[in-house]
Amino acid sequence: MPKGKQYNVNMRLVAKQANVSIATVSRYINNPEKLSENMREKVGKAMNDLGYIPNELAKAVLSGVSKVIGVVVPSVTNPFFAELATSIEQKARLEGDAILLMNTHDDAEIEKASVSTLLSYRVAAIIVCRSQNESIYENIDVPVICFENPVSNCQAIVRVDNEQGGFIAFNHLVDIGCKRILHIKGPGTFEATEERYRGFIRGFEALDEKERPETDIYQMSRDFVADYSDTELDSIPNLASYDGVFAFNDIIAASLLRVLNRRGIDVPEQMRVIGFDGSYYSQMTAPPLSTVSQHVDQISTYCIEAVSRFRNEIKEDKVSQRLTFTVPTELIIRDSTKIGDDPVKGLKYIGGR
Ligand code: XLF
Repeated sequence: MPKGKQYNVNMRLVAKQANVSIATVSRYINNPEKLSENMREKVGKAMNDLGYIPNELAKAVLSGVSKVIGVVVPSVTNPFFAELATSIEQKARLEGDAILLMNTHDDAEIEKASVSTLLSYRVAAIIVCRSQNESIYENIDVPVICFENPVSNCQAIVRVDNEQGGFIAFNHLVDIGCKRILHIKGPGTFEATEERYRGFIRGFEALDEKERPETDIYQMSRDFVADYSDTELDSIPNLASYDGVFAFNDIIAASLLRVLNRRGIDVPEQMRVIGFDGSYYSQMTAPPLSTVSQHVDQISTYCIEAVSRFRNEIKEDKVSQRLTFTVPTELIIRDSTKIGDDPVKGLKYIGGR
């Protein structure tokens, strides 16, 4: 009996070992319900004894039914996308699917090549997060589900209420008494962070002019990149003069904490910092980060729900209208914006602690 799984064990060997025809082995793989229990046991035992691994790719090509979902993210070095990919993988597994993960680094050409690779592996659907190359999805005949930037030919969009999240972040800084606020916004090509920025501005405009804190915006050139981000943050003009900062995501906020720590600026005493995402990483910083949570679990549930729905509709040739799923955000207050033990909404701290 061979040890472990064998890639060179084929259907013919299984048929020989079980003393059945190749057609019976094929039926066992594709339509086991058509075989008697006795026959299923025989073939199953032979496969086990030989360590047979079914060739899923060949199966997908022949049947047109793939059990692999392509997932395209900007980078798994960002804990938010690592968590999202993990959560999508867990939900896909419950449906009997596996994922094939691609990192684009927000590069349009890498995204194009990644999507070609996924199609060459005959994936059942593609979930694309923060696309930077809309046009490549136009003639694709598998369901495309977008998270954040929508692409023209997608079947479903899963979005977070980023605008509301930006509004919440601004108001939280005002509520805890910040008088000079900086928003470090994301690059202009990230739709989600443009929405966060709009929510932040809505909060600012909703205040009477005399109540408004002094407010500035700095736009980052890109998402987090080790070493590079610290340097860019360190170059923000008059950084030390702000008492409240809303960073467009947790990893940039964490990078900012490190820059401030190096300069000897105390958070939250001298500056309060809030991020966005609610990734596990936000709990690991010193001090732990206040953040606006995006609820990864809900996002991945919607993504997999959309995959199942459109996969079936495409099979039955009746694709319905594009769906939009919206996930609400939630403020999580931790030590990076806490002054005193229990900040109360509406209470203004004017210093003295
Ligand atoms: O694209 C946005 C910006 O960064 C995404 O949701 C994230 O917040 C992840 O960190």
